[in-house]
Amino acid sequence: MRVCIMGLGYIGFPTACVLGQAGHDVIGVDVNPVLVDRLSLGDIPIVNEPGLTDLAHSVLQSGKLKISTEPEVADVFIIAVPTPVQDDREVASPEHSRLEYRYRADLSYVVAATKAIAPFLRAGNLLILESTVPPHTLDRTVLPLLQSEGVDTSTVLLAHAPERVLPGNILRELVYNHRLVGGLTPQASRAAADFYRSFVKAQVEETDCTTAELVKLMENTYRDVNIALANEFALVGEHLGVDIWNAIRLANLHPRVNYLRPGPGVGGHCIAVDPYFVIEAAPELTSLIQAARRVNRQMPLHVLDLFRRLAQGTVVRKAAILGASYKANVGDERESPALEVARLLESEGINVAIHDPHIGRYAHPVERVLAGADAVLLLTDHVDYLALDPRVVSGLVSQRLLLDTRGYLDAASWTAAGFRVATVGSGQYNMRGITPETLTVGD
Ligand code: SAJ
Repeated sequence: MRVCIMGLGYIGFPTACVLGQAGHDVIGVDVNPVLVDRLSLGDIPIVNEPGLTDLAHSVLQSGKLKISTEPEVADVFIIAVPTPVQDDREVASPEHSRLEYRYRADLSYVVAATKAIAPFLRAGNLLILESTVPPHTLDRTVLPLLQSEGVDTSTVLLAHAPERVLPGNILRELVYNHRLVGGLTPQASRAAADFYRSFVKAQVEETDCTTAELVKLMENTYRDVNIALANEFALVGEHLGVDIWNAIRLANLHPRVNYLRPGPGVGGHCIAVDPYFVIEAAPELTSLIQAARRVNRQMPLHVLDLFRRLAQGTVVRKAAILGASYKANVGDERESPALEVARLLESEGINVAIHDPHIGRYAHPVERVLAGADAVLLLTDHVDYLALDPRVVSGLVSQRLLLDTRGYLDAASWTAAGFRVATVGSGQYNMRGITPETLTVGD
């Protein structure tokens, strides 16, 4: 088939490559001319996706994938553009203003992509929306938009097929994850399912479009709520003097319990965003989902609080931050809690030096970032940091303070090297007897 993909980001570009590999003739479209030039030359900006650069070179060279700023006539159109959240605090309706969260989906990229392909749609074409969207986007936004652009929608098949891939493992998951497709009509579901079966080696489930939209949000909300529960227990563990990492390990031995891991908060473009689309759809019915968002959003502040307790009695002028990306072993800093913690430390008057092996501007030698630091904060659990030798680090820093927000480093060996160590959820620096006035951080 001839496939036109709108949006060549983290999802669209790898999808275009996989479709080209499966034998389709693919035209990948992006509004960013700089990105289009780079991709056409085989310069792939998406890093840490095993196999992606090689596959991209092969489909570009074979002509199975072409890159352009303009759509073309095709059999199948796929929209894979971002759907960020915007804070609508200013224009919130009275009932929404009672709620803590007034974030809503910004559908402007979906709208622009839909308008761009409208002139190319022909009878029998399949239009698939892969972007994560609030429920009823396909039938109440995309459908009327196409109609207002003059498309005879009775002859076009519309479906939502949410992407489900995990950054860092995208190529594999595009092919081996079960796939869900929801058509506006049963015929559209069937056509979209048949299309995915041309390259997916797992189950392809058919449903209606609004169910598919909601299921995608349920998946990511499940993870957000689970992490919020782990984070809340981290605070409880600190309060009670219980090591929550050990407690979670023990609880997870139960065959029907599976806690995720506490940390400095939830980042990335999916889990920290998608629950707001559910809240937006049903603000009065989502108190648990809202509470989870609140807990996870407050974690960077908690990290600062814990840091103050760790640093009590010392003066911290420079902090070395290990890890800036939103999660381990990727170079994506969108919504990263690590950068939020960095901003909070800077607002306390602390000089922050950031290291991240996966992000160009932070990928300096780690020794340079650690040199002369008064404190070290591990914010992203990149595997590289396991190779740090605490005895070597102790010779580089000015003061030996370590805050591990991911429960990742071996606290015993850092303690043995003379570090005062705090770990989120470990309970050795609880608030008992310490008031903010007794803390001296910064100068
Ligand atoms: N995190 C924790 N503790 C954990 C697991 C994750 O604090 O135990 C944090 C991470 O550090 C990160 C954030 O949560 O900051 C999100 O990371 P993630 O690995 O849970 O998820 P994403 O955002 O990289 O990808 C998710 C995936 N969804 C699910 O696993 C249900 C992926 O399959 C989706 O395709 C993707 O969202 C998406 O695009 O929606």
